[in-house]
Amino acid sequence: MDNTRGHYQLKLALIGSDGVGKTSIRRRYLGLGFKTSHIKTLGSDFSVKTFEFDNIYAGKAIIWDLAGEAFRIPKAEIYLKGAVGILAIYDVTNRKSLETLPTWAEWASQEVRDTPFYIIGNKIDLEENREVQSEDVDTIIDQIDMNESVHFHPIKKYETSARTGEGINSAFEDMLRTVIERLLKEETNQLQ
Ligand SMILES: Nc1nc2c(ncn2[C@@H]2O[C@H](COP(=O)(O)OP(=O)(O)O)[C@@H](O)[C@H]2O)c(=O)[nH]1
Ligand SMILES: [Mg+2]
Repeated sequence: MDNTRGHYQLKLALIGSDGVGKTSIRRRYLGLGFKTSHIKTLGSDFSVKTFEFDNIYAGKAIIWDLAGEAFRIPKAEIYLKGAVGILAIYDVTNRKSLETLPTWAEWASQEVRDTPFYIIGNKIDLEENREVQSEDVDTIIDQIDMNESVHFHPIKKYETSARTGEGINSAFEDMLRTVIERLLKEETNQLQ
């Protein structure tokens, strides 16, 4: 990896309950549009997307999409190996999918530490069915923060719709920017 020319290869992982929209978000970010059918992701699947922004940040994002039940499968956390950022997805119309995120965070911590952890509420186009408010997410973030076996930072919240595309690019771009700024900082520290 040659950071000075900005050719990053960054692995990001999408986690969260089955049906929250992980595969749809990945497809949307890749520019593949939206499908109403739900084909269950088996094990894991990934896509590669080249990115460039601010004229200095460029590279490839390798986006892993894990099957909904990953944390019940022995050793499934191995899929997270090498991930530099986690996108934890829930469905704003399904409170349970938010409430399970502390369990996902603890599970992911077995393999990944000290990376950004973005909590993303998807399906905001279904506003009339919304079950989750912003304060509910703050409570979950506090819960994750208080768990001593979890070390993610920053933990941030975002909202998206894979259906309309709202919020998707900004969530990924903010994540990639945060990851790259951290890598650059680590590099500078190593040189000192
Ligand atoms: N209305 C709406 N439906 C969505 C959205 N994202 C995903 N879906 C639907 O939710 C279902 C599950 O999506 P999928 O991406 O397969 O979820 P995954 O199991 O987390 O990978 C599918 O029927 C999708 O079409 C969204 O933003 N809005
Ligand atoms: Mg899927």
